[in-house]
Amino acid sequence: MIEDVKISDAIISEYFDMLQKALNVDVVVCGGGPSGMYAAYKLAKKNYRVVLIEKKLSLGGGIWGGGMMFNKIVVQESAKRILEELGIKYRMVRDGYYVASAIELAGSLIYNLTKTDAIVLNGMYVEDLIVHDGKVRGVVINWSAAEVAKLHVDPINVSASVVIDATGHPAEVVKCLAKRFKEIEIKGEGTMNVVVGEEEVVKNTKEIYPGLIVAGMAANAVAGAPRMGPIFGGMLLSGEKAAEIAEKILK
Ligand code: 48F
Repeated sequence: MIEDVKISDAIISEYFDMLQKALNVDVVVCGGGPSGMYAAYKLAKKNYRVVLIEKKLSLGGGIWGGGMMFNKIVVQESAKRILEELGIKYRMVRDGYYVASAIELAGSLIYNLTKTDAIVLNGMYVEDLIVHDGKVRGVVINWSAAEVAKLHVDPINVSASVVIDATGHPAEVVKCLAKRFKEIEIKGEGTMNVVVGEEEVVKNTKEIYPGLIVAGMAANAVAGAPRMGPIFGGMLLSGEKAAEIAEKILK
């Protein structure tokens, strides 16, 4: 084998080994924003088999841009312990509000997640759910590039006991159910209200259909709760709660 091909061979054999492991897991997390990454991290730390699927090439979702591309984010008192757990530097700016670097939050979530055995499939998106006998059994995935190019490419399937929709504002995975089952409704995000939005996002993190948990902004979009801008404590706490709910289902 010529040297040039050895590199391709290493990538292909390693990737397909990983992809095969990804086909049958405990939890699929859809979306690599703050809530999805933190949920995946917490579950993988407890040795559950986790796959995180991210539509874009880079993980981080809405973290990178901070507020209007001012790359700082705010976290409230109740989530400060998570900044500490992840080793993120912060500074108190007002009573109960802490500011941190958006880049460090994104980088640190990615770093901590990749130190676990969670499998990350980036550049792929969840295009549908597998539902048998009234329970979500997995997801249908495809290449993001195929979607962008509008190519007619059939997908592949991933089996999971629990699926977490952490796709942010559009709640893409819940949409797959809402178009089939009239009991599933996406009310749409409410207007800006930081305090209520942050409380609600944790309350709205729940199993909304057997085997499907909704987390992060997707949870508020489904429930019709407010948006809240570049405060990220609620997203991390929602990810944590989604992981706890997933664990209960798995047990
Ligand atoms: O939007 P996003 O960061 O979700 P989140 O965890 O956090 C919201 C905050 O970033 C911010 C906010 C803070 O108060 O309001 O907006 O709720 O990340 C969602 C990720 O899901 C990916 C998308 O590219 C993004 O990285 N995504 C979207 N649709 C799909 C998907 C899909 N169908 N399959 C896989 N990934």
